[in-house]
Amino acid sequence: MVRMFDVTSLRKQREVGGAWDMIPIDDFGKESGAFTVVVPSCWESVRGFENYRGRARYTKKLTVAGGNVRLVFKGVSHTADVFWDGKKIAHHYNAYTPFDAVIKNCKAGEHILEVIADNRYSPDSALHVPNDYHSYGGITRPVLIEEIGDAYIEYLHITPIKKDVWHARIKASVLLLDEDSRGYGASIELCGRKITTENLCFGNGIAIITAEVEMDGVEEWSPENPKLYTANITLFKNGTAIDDLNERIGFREVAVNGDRILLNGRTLFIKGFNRHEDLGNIGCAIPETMMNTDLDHITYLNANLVRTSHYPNDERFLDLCDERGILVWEEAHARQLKAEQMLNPNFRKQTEDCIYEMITNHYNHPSIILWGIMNECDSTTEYAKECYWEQYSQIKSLDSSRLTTSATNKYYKDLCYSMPDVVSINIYPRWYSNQEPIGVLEKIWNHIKENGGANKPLIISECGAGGIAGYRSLTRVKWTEERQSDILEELISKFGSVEDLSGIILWMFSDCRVDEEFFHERPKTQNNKGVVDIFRNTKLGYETVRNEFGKLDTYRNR
Ligand code: ADA
Repeated sequence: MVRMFDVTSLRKQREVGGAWDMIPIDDFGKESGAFTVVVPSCWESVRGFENYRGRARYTKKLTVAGGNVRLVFKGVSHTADVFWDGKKIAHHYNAYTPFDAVIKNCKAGEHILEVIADNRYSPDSALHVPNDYHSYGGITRPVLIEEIGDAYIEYLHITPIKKDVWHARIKASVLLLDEDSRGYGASIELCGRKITTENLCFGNGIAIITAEVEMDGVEEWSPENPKLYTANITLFKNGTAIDDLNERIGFREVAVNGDRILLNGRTLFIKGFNRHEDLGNIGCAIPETMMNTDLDHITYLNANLVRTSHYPNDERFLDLCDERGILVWEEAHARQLKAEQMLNPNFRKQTEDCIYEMITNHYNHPSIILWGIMNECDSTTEYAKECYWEQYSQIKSLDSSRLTTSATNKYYKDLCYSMPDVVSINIYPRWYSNQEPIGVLEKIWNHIKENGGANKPLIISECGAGGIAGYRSLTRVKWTEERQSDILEELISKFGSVEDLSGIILWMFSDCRVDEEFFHERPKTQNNKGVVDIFRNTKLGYETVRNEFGKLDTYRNR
């Protein structure tokens, strides 16, 4: 399954799943030994490749009816080179955002699709670097093949706007694959309203449709009532429907008012978890059944938000958050990049591409209320300020309807507090230091208020403690589950009592695999701060968090 709802009824679209041949490629380019693997998957889940960092060629034979063919890759980790009948048709960097390739006028019959996936670290890779999470390898998210006509719908974006009543601001993009641009029209339907556009006007092969429609009478989307509506766009050529696309949207508004985050006009208090896409020995290629189970846990824990630390997530997970009313802080890919890493010549373009692909593909999810960037990256120099400003500006140019933020740990040296809508800090009192939590928060917050962050909402975007699953001891020393539970209880009860705080996001939901460069501070070469282990077995802190989050409301009267 590629989405949690039918995205089309007209377009000939199917998933390219099942068995593929995988041939590892050594550092000299020598290919040897073919393995049968199922896609999507990480090669780390293939026997013998549990710790493989390198390249592999995936091959699949496909039969098409003839005409224009579009391949959509939801995620290849972390760099992909795609070939069709031996001819290179696409290159993409970043495991966490989708990309596509169009082959025009394909002959009917059998063709060979090949994907070389590469998860090596190298100077070419500015974002996938040795880190406190694992950059898996392979075709880790679903692949689609589509047989399309001489034009197709690229996207349909709908922005809910609250005026006297709800309005839907519509923007759609249609791409032309042929010289003849005559006779194209489109209709867009949403909640019984229908807009029709005749004689689309193409420029450089792209036609943009914009409209705004009053939507009086629709139900709001909220955590309590995650009401979703389906919008459809249909493309016509000379009056005949040739393509269509469904999107699901929710009417909700997120805004800031002084130091408050407002969701549908109510002051929001975030109780959340940071979640890496990592599960047991299937790594980041989590099936939708287990994505849903993670959300069962998160709901049981009385949380109301997931931060997709530290990269864009699988669309199916976001679909489930939309359906279940779980809020999302989605994050562009970056974690703890130092100044010199941000000077990598690929850094700004790879980040720009990631932000564009994240927002263009995830635009309609009502659960997403925050776009995050640059987790704990350098924010202490003039160059860093340029990078942050560039990214915030790009986000606002693509989507002015959501809030921006960035989780910092640079505290007194951070020069970027004036830029985001919401200020977020990662602090670990009682774990990396034995300092008292409120004292730590107040000292940093006072500095933020005097340095660009005054009268802005503040979120504690990370706090928590480690607990090695199964390590139980009355000593309650660090790494015991007991100590982790004690610290989580103190953090949530104390931070939760701070009236003008806008939220607490615990680090972290589940343990995750990390790179061996971090082994010296990561027992089992895992980050052990989850309230469940990597297989979702619960730790003592699990019930503690449920109880403490359960005492905090999602909305506050302030
Ligand atoms: C940082 C970082 C996380 C994780 C965490 C930890 O805040 O943002 O990715 O590494 O520290 O576990 O120490």
